Amino acid sequence: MAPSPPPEPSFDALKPLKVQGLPPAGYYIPNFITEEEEELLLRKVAESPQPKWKTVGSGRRLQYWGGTLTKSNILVPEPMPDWLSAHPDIVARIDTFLDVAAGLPENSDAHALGVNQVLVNEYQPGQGISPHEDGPAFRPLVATLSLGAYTVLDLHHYISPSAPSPPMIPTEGSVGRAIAAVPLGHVLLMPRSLFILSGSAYSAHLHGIAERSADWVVRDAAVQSSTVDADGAPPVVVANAPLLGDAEVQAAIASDGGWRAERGTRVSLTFRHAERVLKGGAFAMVGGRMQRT
Ligand SMILES: O=C(O)CCC(=O)C(=O)O
Repeated sequence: MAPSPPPEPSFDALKPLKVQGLPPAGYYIPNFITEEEEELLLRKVAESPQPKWKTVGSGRRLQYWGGTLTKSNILVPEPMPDWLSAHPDIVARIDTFLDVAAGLPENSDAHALGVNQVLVNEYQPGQGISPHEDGPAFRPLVATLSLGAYTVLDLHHYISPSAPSPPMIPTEGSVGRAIAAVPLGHVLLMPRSLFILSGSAYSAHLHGIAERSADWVVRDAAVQSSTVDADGAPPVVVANAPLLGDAEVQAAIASDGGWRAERGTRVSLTFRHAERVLKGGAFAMVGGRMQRT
């Protein structure tokens, strides 16, 4: 029987990387991978066969690696490709990083995360993802690697629809609960960074990316919230400014004018663990037919 993971690892070792001012807990690790690894991962994503791509929403494209979920949220596993599991060994690196941070004994069979699925999202400037939860099918701990370009991730919370004139985002699909239009916080995700979302930030809040092609990041909320720059970007304060590991961007954010940037094509890799996995091993095409391996 598979060993059960610790219920809610606490990442004491990551305290210095904890994003302050967000619900617990988000952690930001700048430059988790090298520029060469970023280039390789971008190339492998781009070279993936056409049927791997799905297009959703406003044209955002995505890929699943490691398998997809059935309607009843069971992962039908598939082997991870070499470029995620071996060269570079990015899946193992993320698992080891989180195991060490969670204080798990070395060589333990249990993993804090135990990546078994990787979701790739590709955003063109102007594309985003509406506020959503990844849901209970997954362990409440995900790690997202950003490639190619930065973005600003927003954290949202639910509100009571009976609150007086609440500014709300109309809910889509299954959630059916009112979402506050004004995000609780923002996180600037730079290329090659790893952002870890866990605990109640994962399970009781929503995350999303506004559909913008430019951003304006300012140092504090004193900048009029009604102000909008020439590109239509409202000024935002990002909770992880001290953790960015990029002196130039940090200096620009701290300056009177703030940091303005235009979005490029961004690819994100979200590493997660589906709790329920179809038994019997992975599937593969053998002689034109799907078989368990
Ligand atoms: O691209 C990102 O950083 C977030 C992706 C995401 O939230 C998702 O696919 O569920």
